[in-house]
Amino acid sequence: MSIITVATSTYDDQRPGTSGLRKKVVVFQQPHYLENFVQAIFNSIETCQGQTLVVGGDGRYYNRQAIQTIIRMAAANGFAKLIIGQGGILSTPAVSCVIRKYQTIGGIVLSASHNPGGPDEDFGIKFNGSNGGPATEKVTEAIFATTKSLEHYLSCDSADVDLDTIGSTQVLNTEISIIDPVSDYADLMEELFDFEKMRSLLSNRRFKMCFDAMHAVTGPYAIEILEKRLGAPEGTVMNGVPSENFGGGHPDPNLVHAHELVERMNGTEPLAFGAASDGDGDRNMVLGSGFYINPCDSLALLLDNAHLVPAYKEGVAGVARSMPTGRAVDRVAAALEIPCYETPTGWKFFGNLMDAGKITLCGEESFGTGSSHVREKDGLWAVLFWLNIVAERNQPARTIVREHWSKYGRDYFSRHDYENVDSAKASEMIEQLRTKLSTMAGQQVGDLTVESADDYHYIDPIDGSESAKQGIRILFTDGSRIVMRLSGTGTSGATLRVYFDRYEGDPFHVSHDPQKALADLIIAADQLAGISAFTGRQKPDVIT
Ligand code: G16
Repeated sequence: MSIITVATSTYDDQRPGTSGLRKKVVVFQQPHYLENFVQAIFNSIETCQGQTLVVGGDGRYYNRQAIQTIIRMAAANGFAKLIIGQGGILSTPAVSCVIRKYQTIGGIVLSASHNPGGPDEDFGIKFNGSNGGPATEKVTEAIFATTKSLEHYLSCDSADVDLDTIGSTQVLNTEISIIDPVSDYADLMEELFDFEKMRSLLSNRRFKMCFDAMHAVTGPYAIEILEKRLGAPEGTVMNGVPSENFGGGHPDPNLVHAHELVERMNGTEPLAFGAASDGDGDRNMVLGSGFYINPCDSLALLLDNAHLVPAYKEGVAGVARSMPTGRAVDRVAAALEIPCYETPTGWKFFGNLMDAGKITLCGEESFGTGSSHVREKDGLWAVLFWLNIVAERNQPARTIVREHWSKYGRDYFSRHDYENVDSAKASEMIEQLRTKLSTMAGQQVGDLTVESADDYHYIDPIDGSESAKQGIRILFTDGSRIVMRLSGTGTSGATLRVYFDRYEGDPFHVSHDPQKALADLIIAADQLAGISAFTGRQKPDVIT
């Protein structure tokens, strides 16, 4: 077995997006495409010699092949040890947990999150640092810069490693350790929550719940935690076996793609509690009986009830949400007199705040919630948090939400996605909107008056780094808001995201349907930005 130096030529499309590099599988299958990006990651680490790296993915198509490539390259680059989940499986939060527990230099996550999997679908790769979190923009930009000048990468001529048997083998001087992907993570959850209380809830036959793993990575985690450790009846976890193409589905936990679960929550005998998570297990959707809980409300509620959960009973240092996320959590933070930070879209922006001890909880409208227990958003953690609250309060989830609205008022929130839009048209739309921002204040749109408009510019309060053009914000004099930005996670065309939110002090005063409560804002967005004219679409593809 020997080290090989492989000559390569560069690709110009390897700039990581909101969360790593996501492309169609066929793009990754081009000669040296994956290898170039992996070598660029390794070059961004001060030294690979003697370091330990965690590697795992969501089990989608191309996961195993990519791991074999990474093993050969990591060995040739001098890593002392690789920790890999059995079968190549590790959920994104589990990677974060394992990096932190074993104090490694970082980890590589192989996933395209909620995007579909299969030979014609999506794949992705991202680097997490020694804090367990997604690399900062400074690091991802350095990785991108390296991909543009790379002339060779290092590999070796070793045979494939058996990924399915727990234990250790050797490639060159590198120890390859195949671990149980679930146990470290499940142990951490047991430290955070009141498992005894939750066990009595889940073994109560009148409390019926369902967790939809969507044929993705959280199946084994949810079966171990919910069914084995917490005693929920077998079958509580549906679609629990990870498959390379997610059972042919779209592993995105929203009302459209998790329709099987939604039907069970809305049927003639609805379950008391339902939840789903995505391809790599970092997103969550939570449902009460016949009742959808918006992720922005969910974050606010978790904060308001955090004192009921063992890990957070001593208090929460602060909270953060991404800029487009609805502002329900701000009200709870104000009531608790703790700081509430606003960051650009992307989990990587929460890392510095957590490392500095400024925040304990954070979340995004895109079905992401998490805490400083790891440095990724964490789908199953959010579900367990909810179950802990339900067990403590002994109330149905929907009652808990309604009581929250009575206490704080309601922040209506909705996101409209226009998918696979012509990229040039989408950019033109945003650009022309930008040119109007400085003169927009005072403009009348229907009954609404623009109070201010800008392009969100973030200055990290910890290291002072700046991120420009993070989304157009249009604020109205009644406090309601429209935000528009282009997604950084799609793999074909552009996805335009339009976010709407409005506060209603008397939650039962206006319609319960957010689309009705936000109807004038939805019309205003089209009038101000020309969405239908630029996209050629009369309505969004997905509404959440
Ligand atoms: C990733 C990021 C999230 C972000 C989401 C959507 O999530 O980690 O922070 O909110 O993408 O980003 P965009 O609006 O740019 O598409 P995931 O679950 O896809 O890894």
